[in-house]
Amino acid sequence: MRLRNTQRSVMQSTLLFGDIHGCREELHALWEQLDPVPGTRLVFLGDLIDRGPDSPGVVDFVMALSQHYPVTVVRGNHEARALRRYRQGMDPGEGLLPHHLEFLSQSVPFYSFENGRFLAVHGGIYPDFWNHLSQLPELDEREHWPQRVREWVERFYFCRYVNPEGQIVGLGLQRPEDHFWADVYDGRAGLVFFGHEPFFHGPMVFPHAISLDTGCPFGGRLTAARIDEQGRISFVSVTARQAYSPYINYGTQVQAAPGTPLSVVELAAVHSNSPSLL
Ligand SMILES: [Mn+2]
Repeated sequence: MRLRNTQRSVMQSTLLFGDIHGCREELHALWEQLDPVPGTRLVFLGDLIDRGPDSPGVVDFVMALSQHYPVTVVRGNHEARALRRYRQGMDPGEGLLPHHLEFLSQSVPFYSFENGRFLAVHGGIYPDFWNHLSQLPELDEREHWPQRVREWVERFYFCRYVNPEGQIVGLGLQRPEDHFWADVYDGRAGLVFFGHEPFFHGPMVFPHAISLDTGCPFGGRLTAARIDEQGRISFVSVTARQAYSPYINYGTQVQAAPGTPLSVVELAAVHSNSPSLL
């Protein structure tokens, strides 16, 4: 007689990856540490390319993973730029070939999973978005979105600071009254995993968002988050072999200290003590 397992596992095991930016060796090293169970969902938070030494190698690796795992690539501003150049007949840069661009063209502007409990975006969600739409538009219908909806959603690629009206502030133009988007995000679209802004002491935990960009191409680290079948979140990072690209500080790292850098152990404690994190 078999005993029924009353400990119901409710989630699909998931790994999310912060900005890789052409750091192929670090991606290989990180993958070696992850050892995912079969069927694990892999989510890449965008900006796979540029800055680091081997953008084509990173895309090839992610394409190979997609043969064995369900892979979702969320589009970053760097993919958006390369795709735009490619469509216009220009060199997308970094030695990227047509098959890389075809793969990256399948990337999505956001990815909601586990019934809206989690959301992956590259940059962030600006509060003014909700003045236009009461909820995220249907991803499967994106070929038919009106142009204005497309434009509202594409701002997720670039979102960092927002003004008191909830609109995105340009890079380096933030003023004292502006907020980092994740400090004011109310959680209505789920717990957000995002990248775009490197937090060298990250991963960074906000009230309803977690940043996984730990500045790998600038000599920081490459970070992945794991969500296990019970919904527990932990992190794995590898250190960059070198700084491949100079980091230009537009004031985002000194003006405020948004979020909280937490070690894996500390996050586990926070998570078990405060279910509101999810
Ligand atoms: Mn970015």
